[in-house]
Amino acid sequence: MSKSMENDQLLMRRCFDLARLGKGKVHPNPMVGSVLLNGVEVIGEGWHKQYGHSHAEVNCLKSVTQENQRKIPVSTLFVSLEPCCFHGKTPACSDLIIQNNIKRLRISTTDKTPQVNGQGLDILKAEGVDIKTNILEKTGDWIVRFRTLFVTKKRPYIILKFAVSKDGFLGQPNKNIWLTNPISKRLVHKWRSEVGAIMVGTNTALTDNPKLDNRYFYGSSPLRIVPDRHQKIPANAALKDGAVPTWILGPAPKQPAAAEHLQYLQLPEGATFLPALFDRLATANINTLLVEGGAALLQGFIEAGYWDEARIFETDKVLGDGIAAPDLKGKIGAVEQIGSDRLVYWYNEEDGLE
Ligand code: AOF
Ligand code: ZN
Repeated sequence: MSKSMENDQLLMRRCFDLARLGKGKVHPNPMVGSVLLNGVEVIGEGWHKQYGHSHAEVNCLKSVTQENQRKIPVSTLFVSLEPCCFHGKTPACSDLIIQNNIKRLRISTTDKTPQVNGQGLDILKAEGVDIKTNILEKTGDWIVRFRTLFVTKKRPYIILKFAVSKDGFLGQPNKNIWLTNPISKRLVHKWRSEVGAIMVGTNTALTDNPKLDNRYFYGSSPLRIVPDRHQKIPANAALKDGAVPTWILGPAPKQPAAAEHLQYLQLPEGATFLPALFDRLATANINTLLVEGGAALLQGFIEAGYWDEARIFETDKVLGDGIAAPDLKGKIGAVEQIGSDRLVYWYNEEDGLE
């Protein structure tokens, strides 16, 4: 590999690290990081910190000191994603690059958002900017995969999460059984802070009475979703406490709880149920959905091909019998040991995202 390619990769890795600092705070926007290089000196760094707020490139240029301002036009801008070229919540970064007279741009991958999708690069090329793309593109694509899936498939990136006993059971009918250790529990709350919505099935809501919020980690709690076609979930269920925005998928009771944030949505039944939910989520600008069980709901997502990632805790508890864990066909990615629990990440090969 040439020295300049090695250098490009080094700086792009820095952009990736910066991008990841926005995790959990920028969805449905992608995580993006940016570095400004002058000769051998990095004179600016920035990342997209908060949804609706300034983009990585803006923060990167803002970080340049007064005395280095004059060096901006003779510097190279590294960004983990193609600069945007339309005014959404914030102005177009392509304009920012042109206004600052930056003549060299290095990116990892294109922004698949239809209003961008290569057009940001075309605009800058037409302005005479020297552009190199595809620097560590696989990693660049991976970092923005939630966004890419959302804008290309018009549905949220779906993460299935469940725990299995040593003998392969999810639990036992109508029993609230806890399988994972407290550290894994905290990790799940971190995941909750990183997604837009979380969903469980009616039975899980009835047997576990879960809160489904993020209590054990920093950051926000996601929208809670639970189907309740036959109005089985009682008014005093934790999911109806109004503490966090919640969608109950089913008819509203005659005297609905006055809880704030509680919304009843009636969606069609059968094969169009999930697509109808995805439409509602897209309208609410939610691009990630964490499905935490139970077996029937997980199986429904799997059978319809609506899953992208599964995070499965293999625990050391033995149940003897119970509800069999869903059957999953995919590719195993990372495996982590979390005390007594083994966490296995699975990916749906149909996605072709990795
Ligand atoms: C960038 N740099 O750091 C990020 C980008 O509604 P807005 O203004 O936030 O813009 C949304 C568009 O910007 C959309 O195409 C999204 O993928 C992209 N995100 N673009 O140049 C960034 N976060
Ligand atoms: Zn931008």
